[in-house]
Amino acid sequence: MNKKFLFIQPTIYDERGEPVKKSKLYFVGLGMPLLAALLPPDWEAEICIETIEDIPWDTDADVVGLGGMGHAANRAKDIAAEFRSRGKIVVMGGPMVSLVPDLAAGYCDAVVVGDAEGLMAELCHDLERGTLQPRYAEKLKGELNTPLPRYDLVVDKRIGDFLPVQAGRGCPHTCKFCSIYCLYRGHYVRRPVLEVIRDITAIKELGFDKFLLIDDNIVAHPAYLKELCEQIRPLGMTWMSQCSIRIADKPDLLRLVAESGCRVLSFGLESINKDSLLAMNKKWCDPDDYARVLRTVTDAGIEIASEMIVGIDTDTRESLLATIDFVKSSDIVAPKFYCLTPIPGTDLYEELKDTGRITDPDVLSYTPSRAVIDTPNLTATEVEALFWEIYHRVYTLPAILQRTVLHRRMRSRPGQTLFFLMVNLVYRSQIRRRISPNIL
Ligand code: B12
Ligand code: SF4
Repeated sequence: MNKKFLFIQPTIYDERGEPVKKSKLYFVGLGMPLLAALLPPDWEAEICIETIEDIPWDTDADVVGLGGMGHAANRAKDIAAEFRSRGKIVVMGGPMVSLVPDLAAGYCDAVVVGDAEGLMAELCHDLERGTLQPRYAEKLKGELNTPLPRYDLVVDKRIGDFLPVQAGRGCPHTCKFCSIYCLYRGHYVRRPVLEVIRDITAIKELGFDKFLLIDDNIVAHPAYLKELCEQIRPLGMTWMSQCSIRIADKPDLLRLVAESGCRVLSFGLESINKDSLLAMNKKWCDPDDYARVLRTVTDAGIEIASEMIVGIDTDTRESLLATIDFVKSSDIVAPKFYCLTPIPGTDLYEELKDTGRITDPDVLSYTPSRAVIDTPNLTATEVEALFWEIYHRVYTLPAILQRTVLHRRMRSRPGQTLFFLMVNLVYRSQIRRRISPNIL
């Protein structure tokens, strides 16, 4: 056996069952470059990002490592079958597989559950000896240390003008639908600040002046974020990330985040219906306060992308349609919506699995635009129709112009506003083709 891994980040299937292909992938994930860096020194690595590249089916690597986010695991499953028929050893990992390891085990030779940092050396050792185990799993404890990701393996691909960096994993909150809560159970694991700065400096040396801080909630540990931003500021980079809206209650920290170069934050607002937030165990979000919170963040010079859910038990047609007015009158520049789906392992799934309300048990096929839960007020079909209605009405041309070039942000940040005009137009075109918006 040769000591070479081909790591593949699979794409997703579109509504016709065709793999989605793009000429460029703006947001590149960290998983594959990091896994390549975790290999023992005498192992080689090749990375394929399927969204923008053809799969090298004739690879000389003997081992194929497949990642998978959400329904991309469905694609990973098919790629695994093809490589196994060609005699390759297939290892699967990533967030979705980690939530359904028993299911994934049927499609590959080994499943890596959760974080791979403490497992790759053992996995490679077992591969070399021919003693591969069907499952590898280890819980991250305490601080997280990771080597410099193999950015060199992705920089020459057709990617955006920023690279991914990670400071921490997990989140202290316990939202009922969330895969991150399910994987980390309310824990937030941090990397040493200097190690994160090492990665950002390396990115800068590669000629990039932007990065995507891919953490799940950067404000999970405010003192840590403060220290991190103080170290990022002198580097003169710009960056974007995601976190809880509670950052707006910490004006000093918010200012520091902006001064360190943060230009966009994405917030999981989920709903403007208090009962729905309560039902999702997100009672620390107060929709009555959303307008103020969002204004505070944009006033600090940071643009807001948002994520909201359609199809919570307490949602009604009226409460969902009211969301359209809320979004249009808010400071959100890139609003996104998702049908609520029950991901195995989440509390939501546990609550629903025996009720007969899940209309499709094929968990690998759940996409953001497919409603699979009948709610007390709306059937899954009605939820799906509302999902598209909201998207169509939030992404009319007048609404797009209103939140971009006609908005006050155009005066202070014209370049960034034009970028978001482009993003909105891409989303609009995707919505018209019934593709759930995403810059893939
Ligand atoms: C950046 C990102 C993206 C980018 C880049 C995706 C890409 N193709 O690379 C974009 C915006 C395009 C994207 C798209 C999607 N994403 Co995304 N994304 C992320 C984000 C923010 C960071 C990913 C990352 O780099 N993580 C850091 C790395 C180091 O962690 P990791 O990938 O988990 O890898 C570790 C382990 O899982 C393991 N591992 C991972 N893969 C493998 C493979 C092998 C062989 C082995 C051994 C180990 C292993 O080792 C790594 C080191 O420990 C995560 C949130 C998160 N916390 O991860 C969401 C996240 C992964 N995405 C998610 C989803 C649902 C999607 C979409 C399906 C959404 C959609 N619109 O349809 C698509 C799928 C696109 C695709 N082709 O895969 C969900 C997945 C939930 C789930 N149950 O699986 C997450 C967790 C967000 C969330 N909070 O729900 N995403
Ligand atoms: S705040 Fe966000 S990342 Fe944290 S548990 Fe809730 S949904 Fe998940």
